[in-house]
Amino acid sequence: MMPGGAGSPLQQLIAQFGSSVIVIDASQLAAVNVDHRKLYQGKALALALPRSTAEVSKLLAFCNALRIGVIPQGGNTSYCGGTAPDDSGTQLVLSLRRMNTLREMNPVNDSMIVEAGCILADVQRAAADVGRFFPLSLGAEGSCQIGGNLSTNAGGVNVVRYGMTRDLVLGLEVVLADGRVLSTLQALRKDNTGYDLRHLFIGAEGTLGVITAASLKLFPAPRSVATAFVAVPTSASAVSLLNELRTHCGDLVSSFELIPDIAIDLVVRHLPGSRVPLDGTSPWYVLCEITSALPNEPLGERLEAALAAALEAGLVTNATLAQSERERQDFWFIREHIPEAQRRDGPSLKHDISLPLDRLAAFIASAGDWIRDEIPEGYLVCYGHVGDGNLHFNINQTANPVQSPNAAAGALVSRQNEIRRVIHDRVHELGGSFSAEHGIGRHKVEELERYASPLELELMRAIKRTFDPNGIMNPGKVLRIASLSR
Ligand code: FAD
Ligand code: 2HG
Ligand code: ZN
Repeated sequence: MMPGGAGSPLQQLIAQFGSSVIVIDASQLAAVNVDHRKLYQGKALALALPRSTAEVSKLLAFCNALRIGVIPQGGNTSYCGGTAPDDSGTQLVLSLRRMNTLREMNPVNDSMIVEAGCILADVQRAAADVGRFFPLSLGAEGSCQIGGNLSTNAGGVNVVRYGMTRDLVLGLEVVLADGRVLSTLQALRKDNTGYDLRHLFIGAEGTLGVITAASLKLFPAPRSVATAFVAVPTSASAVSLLNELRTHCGDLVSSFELIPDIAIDLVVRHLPGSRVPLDGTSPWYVLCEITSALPNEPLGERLEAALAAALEAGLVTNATLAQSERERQDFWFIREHIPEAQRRDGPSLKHDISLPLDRLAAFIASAGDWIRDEIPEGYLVCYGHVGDGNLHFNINQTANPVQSPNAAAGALVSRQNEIRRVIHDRVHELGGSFSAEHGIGRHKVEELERYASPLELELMRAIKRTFDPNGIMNPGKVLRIASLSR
C-alpha cells in the first residue's frame, strides 16, 4: 500500500513528477535510508531520481512550497551521516545518480564540465582519455560522485600537491532551495567579480542547495612516477622526512601517507592478496609518491637520493621503491584498504583531525599514551594524509576473549563521547580541526557548535537563512537552527 493518502505530499509528488522520478520501492528506499557507516537509520518519504537540472529545479520549488525536507545524495559514502533522512517519513531523498553526463571536455582550456552524479573514477578516466589528469583520489572513488565530493570538499591522497576539491573547481551549477538555478559554470581561472558564491556550496553538505554540475580544473597527466614504502622509527621522523623530501624533490611530492604497523597487520589479516612491501618490523611507515608531467624523468633516482639522505640523518630505517606498476599498486592496496580492514576487525571510533605539522607528532605521542593508559577497550589505528597534517586518529575495539565480541564492542562505543571530547579538546588546544576532510553531517553538529566561535556560527546561520529560509535543505545537518521551520 502506498504511504500517504490522496492529496498527501507523496501523492502530489507522484502526480506531479511520475513514478519513474518519485520511487517508493522498498528495496531502493532501504539503500538510501541509511548512511555508509550505518550510524543513522532513517525513513524517507520517497526517493527522487531526477534526470536533468530542470527536473531538480521543479522538485525543489515543489518541496519548498510544501516545506518537504530534501536530502541530496551522491554515492552515499560520506562518513558523518550527511545522507540519512530522519525517521519521520516526511523527507525526500534526492539522488543525483541519473545525472552523470560529461557535458564538455576542453583540453585546450584544461577544464571539463561534468554533471554532479558522475562517479569520481569516471571523471578521472575521462580526463585520462584526453591525456589530462583530474587529481582528486580517494578510497571510495569507485562509488562516490563528484557532487558528493564537492559537497563534502573531499580531500584524499593528492592534496599535498593539488589541494582539496575546492581547489579543483572553476565553476558550479546549483539549484537553490526555491528552485532557481544559479549557474557559474564558467571555465575561467581568473574572475574577480564580487563574492565568489561557488565556495559557499563547496563543503556545504547539501544544506544550501543541490549541486547539479561543475566545471573542473584539469592538469597535465603525470608521465613519470616514483613510489616508495619507507620504514620510519617515529611519527616525528615521518614529519621530518616530509621536509627532507620537499628539500630534495620540491613540489614533485604528490602523496605522503603515514601508516602504523598495526594497520598493516589489519590489512594482511583481513584482505587476502595483500603484500607487505618491506621485511622486518617498524612502528611506522610512510607511503610517498613523487610525480612529474615530463616523460622519462629519473624520479626513482631522485627519490632514492632523498631517502638515502634521510637514512643518513636517522629519519628512515628501511625503504623500498616500487619497481613496477604492479608493485606500486601493491603499496597503495595496503594504504587504501586500511578503512575496510578496520571495519572488518570490528567496531571503531573515527576522528578525522588535522594539526599544524609542527605539532602533529607531539599530539600522536600524548594522545596515543592516553588511549593506551585509559582506553583498555580499544587500540589506536592512527594513519592518514600526513603531508596535509591530516590524521585518521581511529580507535578499534580490542578483542576481549573474556567477553563476547558484542559485549566488548559495546564497551568501546559506550565511551565514544568521552573519548571524542578528550581527543577533540586536545586537537583544538593545539590549533587543529576536529574535521579535516569528512565534514560535519549529522555526526559532528555538536562538535561544530562547541569549537566554532559564536561569530562564525552566527554568520553560518545567516548564510543558511539567506539561501534556505524554510530550512528544507538537508535539515539537521551541519547546523541546527531553531528559528527555521524545520
Ligand atoms: P554522499 O555521501 O552521497 O553525500 C555527502 C554529503 O554531500 C551529504 O551531506 C549529501 O547530502 C551531500 N551531497 C551529495 N551530493 C550532493 C549534491 N549533488 N548537491 C548537494 N549536496 C550533495 N573522504 C575524504 O575526504 N578523503 C578520503 O580519503 C576518503 N576516503 C574514503 C574511503 C572510503 C573507503 C570511504 C567509504 C569514504 C571515504 N571518504 C573520504 C568519505 C567520502 O567518500 C567522501 O566524503 C565523498 O566525497 C562523499 O561523496 P558521495 O558522493 O558518496 O557523497
Ligand atoms: C582514508 O583516508 C579515508 O582512507 C577514510 O578518509 C578514513 O576510515 C577512515 O577513518
Ligand atoms: Zn582520509
